[in-house]
Amino acid sequence: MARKSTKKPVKKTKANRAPAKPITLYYWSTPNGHKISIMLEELGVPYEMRPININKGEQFAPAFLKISPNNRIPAIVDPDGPGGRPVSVFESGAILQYLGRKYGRFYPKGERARIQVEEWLCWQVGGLGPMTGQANHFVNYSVEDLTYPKKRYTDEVHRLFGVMNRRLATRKFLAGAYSIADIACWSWVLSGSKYAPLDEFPHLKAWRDRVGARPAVVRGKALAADLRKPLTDEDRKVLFGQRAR
Ligand SMILES: N[C@@H](CCC(=O)N[C@@H](CS)C(=O)NCC(=O)O)C(=O)O
Repeated sequence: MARKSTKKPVKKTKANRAPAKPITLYYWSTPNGHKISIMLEELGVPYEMRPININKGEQFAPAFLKISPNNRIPAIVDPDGPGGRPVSVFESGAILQYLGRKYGRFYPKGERARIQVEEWLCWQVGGLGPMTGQANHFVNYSVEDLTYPKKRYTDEVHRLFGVMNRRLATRKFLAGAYSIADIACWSWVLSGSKYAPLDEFPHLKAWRDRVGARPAVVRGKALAADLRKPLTDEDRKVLFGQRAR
């Protein structure tokens, strides 16, 4: 018969709990990467950054594809996921929601507030990000100088900036308090401001500065920025013209 232990179970307190194992951030210094480096800096939780040099094709490595099957950064692995077991997450919006839920910060629990955060988060991942990305592509990277797509996507960035500017005319942040919606949009507004100068959008400009002044945002944006170099012709072959493998 098993003997009952006389030892009292040790209650887990902040002081004796094993230090949290770091989250691994698979990252390159781009607007989508910055969303997660900024969030992790805001949370102040331990993380280690693993660079995935997307210009050299590291996003196609089989080990990375297991974590991020869409061959895109960012992705994370949290060794202490649900049930205490490791979990990987890809897609920046899903990562922001996961981290917001896990740490209970920048993602309100109340349904009304949460709806607003999710509206603006989805607006970013489905609109602001892809449209600005296409504007970047046709203005900076397309070998052919194509007037129609350049105009179409820079017009769309301009329209989206107008939407954000109207929203921010009456509030400091996109969805109530500072949230994952602001974190998701910020780096893309910097990127899009090359095509739609912010002087035309004063409320958006003030928001950019308000968010950009946060120390965690400064640190997240600066993470491994020095690794990113101008694209070579070889890099272009890796990045552009991808088809199913
Ligand atoms: N919808 C994805 C987009 C991620 C994305 O496009 N990442 C780019 C860098 S900003 C990338 O990894 N590109 C690699 C490639 O094009 O092969 C997300 O929000 O996480």
